[in-house]
Amino acid sequence: CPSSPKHPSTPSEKCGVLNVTKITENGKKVRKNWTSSWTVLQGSSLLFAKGQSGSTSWKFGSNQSKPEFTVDLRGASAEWASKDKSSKKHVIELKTRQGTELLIQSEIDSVISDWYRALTETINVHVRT
Ligand code: I3S
Repeated sequence: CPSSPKHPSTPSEKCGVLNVTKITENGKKVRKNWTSSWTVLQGSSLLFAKGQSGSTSWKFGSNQSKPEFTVDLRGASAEWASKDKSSKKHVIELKTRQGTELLIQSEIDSVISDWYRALTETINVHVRT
């Protein structure tokens, strides 16, 4: 993953393309809207940028484009979503302390398993930060 020039010493731990939708925002249910997002895990933050066209990732990585939205993983939880949350397979349900719930998904088994591991590890590390 490219590291941000503002924080060259904190390279992003993980990045890639995932399918993402919010299901709750600030405790309120919102309509699902699955989009393909360039996703970056950096410290205790998970950042999403819309789209995945050619240079998006590099622009995003070098801070030229703002992330679409950012999720604070401190005090969050991540678990495999139950069947009633989505008909898709390999779906992770992410709940933040701020009351935002997201579903993240990849068709690729190994990809989503790696994200699950990375997210749960990050959440565990930052559980008291
Ligand atoms: O949980 P739901 O309502 O079955 O979610 C589906 C809908 O959001 C649907 O869009 P509409 O708002 O036009 O009904 C999406 O196209 C589906 O992808 C959603 O379900 P899945 O099972 O894919 O998360």
